[in-house]
Amino acid sequence: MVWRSSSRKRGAALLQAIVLRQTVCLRQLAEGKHSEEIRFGRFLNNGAVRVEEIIDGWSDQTQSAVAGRHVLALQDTSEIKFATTPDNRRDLGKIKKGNCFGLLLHPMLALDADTGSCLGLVGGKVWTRGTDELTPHAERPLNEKESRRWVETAEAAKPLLLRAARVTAIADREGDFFIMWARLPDQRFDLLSRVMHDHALIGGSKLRDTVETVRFCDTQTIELRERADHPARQATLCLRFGQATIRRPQNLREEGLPDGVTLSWVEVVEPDAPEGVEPLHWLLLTTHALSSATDAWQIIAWYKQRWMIE
Ligand SMILES: [Mn+2]
Repeated sequence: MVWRSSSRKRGAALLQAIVLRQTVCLRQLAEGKHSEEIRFGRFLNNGAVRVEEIIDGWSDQTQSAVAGRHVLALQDTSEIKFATTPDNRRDLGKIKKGNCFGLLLHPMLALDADTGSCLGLVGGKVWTRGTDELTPHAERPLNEKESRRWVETAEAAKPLLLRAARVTAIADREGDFFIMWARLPDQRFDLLSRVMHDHALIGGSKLRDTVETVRFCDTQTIELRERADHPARQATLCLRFGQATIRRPQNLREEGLPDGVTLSWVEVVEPDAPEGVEPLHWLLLTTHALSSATDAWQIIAWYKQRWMIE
């Protein structure tokens, strides 16, 4: 137990140094102190130190930083590429589509919903892919799919975010699947994701068809922050919103899930995007109840914060 907590502390110290000094080079992290460099090296090479334990340490300060706030809990996956050779893959796994090797990083980051300020990391997963051929995706239960990271990371976050006044967990399209909507939300824990595929609805119609029957009701110009290959810009968006009950997919193997989950949807489109710019188009689902266009714009503003994690 003593070892546990000291290794956790060492992991937290390492993370703090990485953030402060913007490097992962151990010598630079130790700021020239040879003994410190050795300590970091021993820690990382110690077989008894598990990845999960290091990740547990991420939230040590976040747990109190979230107290009393409405927290946006952002999840996303990054593929981190490392240089390897055919003779030495450095215990890494395949990533992306080609002959790339590295690891997958899926963190959850907490932001203050009102100010957008960063409150710290909550948790996540770091893993490498094996080389085995897998059974087709649809035939595998959740615990054999990589997509379980979304559910597990959010479930693990709940006790860590207990002191938050409320939590809105935000994900891109990959986080839009029925098990997420059916299992995670509670009175204090809401979900917000972009729609991946169309959803079948209770009653026989489809989500996108239902959206098409609703008129756009409001227009606003919003600021889009800079990201990867996109400079910051303004976008004038038309908005519509409504409610729909998505149906449990028929091929789902998980037991104990309801037949349907009632959610709010919000769609924004950009009819007059500048030339050469891909128009913004988001169809979002959320467990938040929406009673006005103002509520729906708030959902767009929260979703916009997701770019913080990219
Ligand atoms: Mn993503």
